[in-house]
Amino acid sequence: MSRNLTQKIMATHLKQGELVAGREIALVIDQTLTQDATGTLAALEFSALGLDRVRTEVSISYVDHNLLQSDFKNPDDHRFLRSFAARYGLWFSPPGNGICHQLHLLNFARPGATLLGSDSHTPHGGGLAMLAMGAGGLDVAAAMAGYPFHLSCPAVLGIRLTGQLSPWVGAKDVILELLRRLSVKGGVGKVLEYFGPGVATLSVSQRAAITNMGAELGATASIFPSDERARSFLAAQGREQAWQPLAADSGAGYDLLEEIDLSSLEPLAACPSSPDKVKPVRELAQAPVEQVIVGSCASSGYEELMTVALALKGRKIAPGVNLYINPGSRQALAQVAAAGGLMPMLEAGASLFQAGCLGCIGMSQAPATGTNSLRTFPRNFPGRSGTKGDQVYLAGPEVAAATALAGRIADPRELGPLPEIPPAPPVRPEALVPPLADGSAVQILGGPNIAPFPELGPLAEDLSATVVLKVEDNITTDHIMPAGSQILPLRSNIPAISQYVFQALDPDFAKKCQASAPAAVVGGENYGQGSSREHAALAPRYLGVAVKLAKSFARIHRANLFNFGIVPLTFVDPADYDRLLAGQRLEFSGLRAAILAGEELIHARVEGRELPLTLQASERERKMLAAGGLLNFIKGSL
Ligand code: MIC
Ligand code: SF4
Repeated sequence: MSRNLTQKIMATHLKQGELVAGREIALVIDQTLTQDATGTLAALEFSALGLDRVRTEVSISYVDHNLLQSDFKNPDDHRFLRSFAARYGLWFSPPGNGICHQLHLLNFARPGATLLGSDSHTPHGGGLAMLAMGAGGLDVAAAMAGYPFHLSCPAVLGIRLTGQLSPWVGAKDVILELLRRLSVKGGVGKVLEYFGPGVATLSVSQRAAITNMGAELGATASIFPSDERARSFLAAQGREQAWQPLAADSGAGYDLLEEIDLSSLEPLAACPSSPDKVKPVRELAQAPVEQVIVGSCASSGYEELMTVALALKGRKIAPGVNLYINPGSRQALAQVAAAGGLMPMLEAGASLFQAGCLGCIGMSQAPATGTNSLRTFPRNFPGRSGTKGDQVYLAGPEVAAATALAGRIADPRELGPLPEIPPAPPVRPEALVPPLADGSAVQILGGPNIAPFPELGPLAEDLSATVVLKVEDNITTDHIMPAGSQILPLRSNIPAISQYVFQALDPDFAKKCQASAPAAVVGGENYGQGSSREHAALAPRYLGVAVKLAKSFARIHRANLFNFGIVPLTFVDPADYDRLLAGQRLEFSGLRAAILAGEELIHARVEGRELPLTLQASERERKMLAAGGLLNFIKGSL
């Protein structure tokens, strides 16, 4: 039987289940990654499992999200993570080394392997033919312990690429075109698999930028084949032995198909404040911009930074514009320096920052009130930049350079011929710390802000929950559990961070929950899209949220709800969403028994009437809910 690439990798890693779209499967995980903002919790969770060492081919703990050390909290977290890595046999990537996804592609990605990361942009690794998926920290902690990863078997959307990108049109325009066509919900339940003659025209860095932002479509993963370009990328990293050719079998089919003629694409940008509000740059070309940022996991490698350097060469950025360059890795920065790219940037007036996520997660670089900011980042959810009412546009490095020079959103094709990017110089300043052969004597270094993992009780027989908040469609995990410089330093402290849940939508949410727990939250479609942060499930659970009712849930957040014992229910009749109001009380009698009996239809009563709801869950997920979450469920079984 001929198989597409996704099916081939799933088949070689299948531990349980059948490869039928929509059914629960369990896949063996070869590699894991965590980053600091999700990694401290994942580390506490892994420690709670009582093992002596990680049980993967390779696990890496990266520090990239929070590099601001305004008090003891963040340096304590970094030190904790370093000692955790040494204790349990992980690689450690210290702050300043770069963004996890950029570093992982350069140093660890391996065609044909599976990668689970506690960050939603983990699919970046799909640029090198890995099945790379984002998940909550607890799922990643379980994978570090050798536990297979459970997910709903994805359908495969084949995307046939033909033609070749025109000058000044880049990888970001490919993925923005898909977002324009399919929306932020278009990839839910699917792997986006690229194939066709256009693939060979794209570099590995371009492929990874495309697979990275498959996360914005809600896709489980995105993947490119492994070919000669993948081989030379790995050879340049001194890792050619990791290469193998990999592609779909000839004649393999796809559940769904799209086709993109790369030659037909033009520069695109996503408008405020959703990655799928995509328009051609020429239609936006008069919008004034005061801030331009080049960086983030999607667009900050050698090629992207050199594109900007060469576009700026001999020119000056427009007066009143701040152009920030955030390199994706120390290596990319060193390569740009060696290739002569730094001087054109500095002479043009750009400011250079250290390698990391920085403004992408609201850790500095907030735009001024009422001004437009254009960024090469993957996300522009409202307020994520740190400024209330922000107006953030997303585009590729080509558009970013042209915009910084013009002081308004500008089409890079106005810049004349596209200069050729020289091959990447062979410099690789190494700052990765390898695992110790035996870490059993290493002491874990804590700190006053690193709180113990909260105890979660099992699900009660009956539940009576008050609707504390009702929200719209496409609510992101940034809405539920905001990040930014005030809140991110509290990621290791659930009691403290929980006070900020839903802060922008209802500043009293935490107080109301604690006063009326058990609590319920009502949401629309695609509830919980975006970031993988499990804090968006654990912190509400800590506050007493016991059940969430929505029209539909985004994949990672749904899994995180099960992991922390919050019951995710969907409406049988969407009109019930309109009828439900904050303050109403939902009565579920015999809830635990119904869940354990495998019942899909769950009955609640509200204001004296019946409210039929659906629980779509596997037997394992049901047991997890009853146990009060995954940690309780797997403890002892390893
Ligand atoms: C993001 O881009 O939203 C983040 C910050 O990288 C998150 C992870 C987090 O919240 O720590 C993600 O994408 O999963
Ligand atoms: Fe970091 Fe931004 Fe990428 Fe998230 S999207 S990993 S915050 S650079």
